[in-house]
Amino acid sequence: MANQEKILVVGAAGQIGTELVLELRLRYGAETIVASDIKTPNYDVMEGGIFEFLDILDDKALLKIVQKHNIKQVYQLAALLSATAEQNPMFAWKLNMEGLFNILNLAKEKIIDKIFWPSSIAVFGSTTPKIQTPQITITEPSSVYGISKLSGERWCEYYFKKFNVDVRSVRYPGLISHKSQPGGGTTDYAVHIFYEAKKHQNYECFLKSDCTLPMMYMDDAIDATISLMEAPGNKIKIRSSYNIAGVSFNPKELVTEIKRHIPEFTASYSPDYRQQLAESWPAEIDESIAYNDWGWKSQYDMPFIVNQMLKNI
Ligand code: NAD
Ligand code: AKB
Repeated sequence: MANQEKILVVGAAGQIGTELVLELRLRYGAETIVASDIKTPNYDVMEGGIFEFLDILDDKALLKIVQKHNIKQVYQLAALLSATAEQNPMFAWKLNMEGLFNILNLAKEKIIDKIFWPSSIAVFGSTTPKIQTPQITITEPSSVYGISKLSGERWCEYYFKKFNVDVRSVRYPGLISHKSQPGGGTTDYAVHIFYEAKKHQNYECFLKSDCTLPMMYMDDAIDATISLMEAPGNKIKIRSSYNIAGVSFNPKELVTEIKRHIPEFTASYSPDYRQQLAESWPAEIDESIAYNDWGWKSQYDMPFIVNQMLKNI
């Protein structure tokens, strides 16, 4: 087993990493997946397979772990998200860019073969068409996070063209999950609301009631991620990052759907600095290029997501 090729997940204790590790272990076998993070993950991630403490900014420690486990693929998820990044812009830039470079350079040196790195709808800005946002369009992000993701996309394409690095990426919408909590984004309201609805039958939302954003159920996101990584290389025409759509709704529409399950639920709205970030993002994404290239289609609608969230929280 020692020499078996393995997959490294960096940021495995986070909202996506937690579920990605569990799904990768199910699909490929627990002994082939190395989960890593700077913080302790939940019990299932920690105890269900291999886990290493790793700071992605420490390139020597990274190389040691890659060599120790014979890592050939990396999912690089460690980053500061949009809201947290606005609180600490210089560190966000450092983590989001250096973390990516440390992985890209391993592939450039042919130490690893394949990379997944996520981008975000935050690459778009207020000058981008808001409805059916195309794959290739104006990208003038105004957030620190969006700037780092757009730069990351450009570097991924550069490493593919210049060094033949097999790097793959999607622009996730806001993700909704019940196995793990979100880690400091603008779309986090769409997870918090379910906890508050069940606990207090009341939620104070930090976005305006009519602020429509693209969102996605975690199962869809994990499916998109793994199917992109499994697609034949010649199908992957976009080496910056693919649009994927999910489902679009605003807080008011979400509240209405939750009320169908919890009639006494009420919401109030106190928009804060995150409203400005959300306002600069698209309302609805066109994912047709992902469908044409590698067959991706978002599956889950809002009533399904609400049902699952209320059942599982
Ligand atoms: P998260 O904040 O929940 O998780 C990130 C994880 O990275 C955390 O467990 C954190 O401890 C870890 N981390 C932070 N610094 C690290 C370091 N120096 N070394 C190693 N690990 C470190 O984030 P997430 O929601 O799981 O997002 C993962 C990726 O997906 C990020 O790149 C994010 O930008 C992207 N993304 C997420 C969403 C979403 O809605 N969750 C949407 C679009 C894009
Ligand atoms: C955030 O809100 O920062 C993330 C994202 C859309 O990238 N959920």
